[in-house]
Amino acid sequence: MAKELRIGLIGYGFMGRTHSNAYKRLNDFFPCEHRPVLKAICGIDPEKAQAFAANWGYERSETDWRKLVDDPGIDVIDIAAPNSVHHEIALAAAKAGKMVFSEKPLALNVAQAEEMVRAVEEAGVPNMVWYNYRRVPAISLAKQLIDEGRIGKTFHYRATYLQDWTISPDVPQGGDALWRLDAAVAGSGVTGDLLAHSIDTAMWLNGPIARVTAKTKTFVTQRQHAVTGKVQPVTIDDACMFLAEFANGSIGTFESTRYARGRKNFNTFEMNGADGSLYFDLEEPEYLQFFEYMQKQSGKKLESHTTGWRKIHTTNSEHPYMDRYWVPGTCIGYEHTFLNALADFVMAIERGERTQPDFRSGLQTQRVCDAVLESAKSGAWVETGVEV
Ligand code: SOE
Repeated sequence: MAKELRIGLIGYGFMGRTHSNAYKRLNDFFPCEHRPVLKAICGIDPEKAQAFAANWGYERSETDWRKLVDDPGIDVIDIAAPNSVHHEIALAAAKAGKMVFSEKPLALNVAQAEEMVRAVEEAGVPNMVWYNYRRVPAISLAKQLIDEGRIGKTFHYRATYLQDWTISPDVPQGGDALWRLDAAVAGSGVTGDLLAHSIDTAMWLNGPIARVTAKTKTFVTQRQHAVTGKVQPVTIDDACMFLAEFANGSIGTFESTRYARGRKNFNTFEMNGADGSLYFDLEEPEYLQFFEYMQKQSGKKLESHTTGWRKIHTTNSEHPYMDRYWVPGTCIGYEHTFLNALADFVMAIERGERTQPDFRSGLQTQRVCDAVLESAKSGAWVETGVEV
């Protein structure tokens, strides 16, 4: 008999949908003892919350998240609401003894994130941040190759995360759909929204970022508010570029913008090590590119006219997660990254372990984001304080 994992989801936007899909499909693909039960969805608009509940199969809808936190029939509080409410909800959920999941970035700033880590650790409740890109099979394969020592000592890390949906000055800011353009709700612009993903992936693959120097830019400085109709100053960073020095001595560049015409969700990284390089591009998500430098093996010279990059189609059952899905050569999608993250979490608690990234790991990414924003203001190099 499956054990129930009773879910209370807060937020019915894009992320509420990706998480709900993961809950519904978990047991179809992964051998977990636990079966998610969709108990309640909470959102500020009662009609939208009700429609979401009906569509995805939640037993009920609420407009006050405290009703979910106080409900003894709920095991997990999943925060998929805008960034400004993560902190308050997570603290209350941990106090109530619930497992807590949070969308990224964990918080508005380091001070909030530290309190959230303290709350879940003192309560001893399992916790997770939905940095879903770690669970792209090609990115997990990159991690495996790095751990196997296949690229050797790293010299360079290069990340880009580009979009183009805010170029028009007519795009309003704020409200349900466009809160990502309002720093009071989002914390920052592309730094917390997009670079947070790049930073999480980078530190997972290449270890802690020790110090940064950054430049941010706001191209459109005034926008109409989506709810009030008032024209107001724009407080987010539209673009951010930073240089990083990792604790392992390698150096990195990170670039993000919502003004790269034609780029919809262009999330890439390249790593160059002494023995090899890796390249990933989310627009070709099932491929990992790998260059392996081999000098001599068993007396045979291997560097030759056939040396080159390998474009690995990560769809074999030997590749991370792929034994759970289809036959080799067929691919999985964006939604499966959330499913894979959930499966890792559930299977870890079933083994009595904890999964990554947890809140403590989310705090390290937050430290880098805050250091980037501070450096963009001062123009100086800033120590991140990331735990080594
Ligand atoms: C922003 O457009 C956004 O939806 C981010 O908030 C997500 O985290 C990212 O994965 C896709 O883009």
